[in-house]
Amino acid sequence: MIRSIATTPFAGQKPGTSGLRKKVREFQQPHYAENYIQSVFDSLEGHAGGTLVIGGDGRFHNADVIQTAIRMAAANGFGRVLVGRDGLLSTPAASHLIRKYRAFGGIILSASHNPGGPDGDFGIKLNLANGGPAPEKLTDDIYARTGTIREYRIADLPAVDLNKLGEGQAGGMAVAVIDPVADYAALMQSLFDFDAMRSLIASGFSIAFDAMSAVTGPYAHRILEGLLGCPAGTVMHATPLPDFGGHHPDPNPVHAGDLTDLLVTRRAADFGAASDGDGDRNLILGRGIYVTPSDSLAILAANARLTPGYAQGLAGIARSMPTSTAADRVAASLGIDCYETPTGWKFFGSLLDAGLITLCGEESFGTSSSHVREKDGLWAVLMWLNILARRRESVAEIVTGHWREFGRTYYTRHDYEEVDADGADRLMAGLRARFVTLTGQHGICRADDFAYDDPVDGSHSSGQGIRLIFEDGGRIVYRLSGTGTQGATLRVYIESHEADPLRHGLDPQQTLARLIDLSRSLAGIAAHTGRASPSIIT
Ligand code: G16
Repeated sequence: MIRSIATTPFAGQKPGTSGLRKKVREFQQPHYAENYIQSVFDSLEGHAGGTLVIGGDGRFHNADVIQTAIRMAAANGFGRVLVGRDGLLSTPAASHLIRKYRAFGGIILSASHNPGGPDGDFGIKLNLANGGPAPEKLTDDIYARTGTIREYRIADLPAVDLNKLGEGQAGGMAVAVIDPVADYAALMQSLFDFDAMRSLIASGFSIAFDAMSAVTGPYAHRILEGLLGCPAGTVMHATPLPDFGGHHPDPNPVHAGDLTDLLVTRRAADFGAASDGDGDRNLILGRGIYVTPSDSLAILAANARLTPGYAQGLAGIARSMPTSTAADRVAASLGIDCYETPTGWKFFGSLLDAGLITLCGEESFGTSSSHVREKDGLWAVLMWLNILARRRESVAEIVTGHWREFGRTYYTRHDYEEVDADGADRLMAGLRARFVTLTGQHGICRADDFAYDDPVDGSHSSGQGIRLIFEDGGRIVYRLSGTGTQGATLRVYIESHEADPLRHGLDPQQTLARLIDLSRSLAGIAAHTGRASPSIIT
């Protein structure tokens, strides 16, 4: 039986950079998730009888909301739901399933790299038939509907048993519980040379992978230890836990500090990698070296032809605006276009759909390609392994060789987390008001607020981050995070290019010290945020 439940709007159900993200406790209020899911369904057209993919990263509250989403999908006319066993689906695996099974779209329950547990964060993302995140005009529409919603529809159904694979019926809708890993693993085997990687590993090449007690565990376990023959224990923290073991599942050198220490300081493995809560981010490490996400994108692009899936070459590359310009130099040498988009994976979708680009990446530990419409942590790891298997050089040799050829783009990101939101807004407004006076000072040749016109669908996005561009190509970029759930997080991105190989082995913080100091003084960070130094440096 389908019931219509009367409800009233909740303030602030505004999707951010990647779906609606809030504290678990906010999501646990009666009708909160239902209101949002109904607003999502009401914003869709043509979904009647279609397939909906549903899954999540296993975080606390997932199990409840998955059952709600299934019941509401049945009440809102979907014909079939595909749901991962135990409710698990990594974000890239969900994107692949939507594409492979020609689904109408998908609902992914995740707050990505944000912490989980009763005091942590929860989130709901909508992806469409191309497998990618809903575009801004749709998320704006969803938000508008959350402000006027008066009722939601839900079917009275018993909970679906998500532990058992197989297909059944629920309220006239087909519900298939599927292996979350199988289709994804097959996709990876179609892109990469598993024989070459197996022989690299059989030769003694050692890998340490940290799944951060999140969704990548089952995927990495099956692919690295199962298909590639890595020794048992290669995948650490392999079991997804509702609170991620109390850790922050963000694969950067700070939150994956133990792994970084294992590789960079103790030099205890040839290759190290980690992925985040929902499996779309990646951290790449070699013996004695951390590879920045911006360098990783550039290096993957430069070596893509060594892998079967990309042997034909790349149509183009895209990077988000704050990502370093390292990939631009590779694109120039390959004679292909490099697109600069606002932060957020959704902006890559139209370029990928139109065939304008093959690879794309972001400084926020996201890299991927045209194989899905999301960033893909394990894909990046396998692409690195395939390149390593073909080149038979160390990660450090490949990275330093890349710098010799293209120069090194020194890069760092300074995050001022959970600062006062009004102060952060004032800081940004203060910079915007001084674009003209800043130009010409300190070697700044251009100061602007980044705006983007999508070359495919013509959509316009403004206010996407403040850029100070220096005469020597260096940059300072200021942005407010769109994924936080408390106060505001100011991100400051700093880069400078160094062509001279004799100056490639320096410490990034020291090399960038002048720009770092300027980033603080020009914006008045201490005055506006009360913070003399960042909470996180990556
Ligand atoms: C999300 C988006 C990414 C984006 C990141 C930026 O990542 O999917 O495309 O780069 O947010 O976050 P912020 O706005 O905080 O800088 P994820 O992994 O959280 O889904």
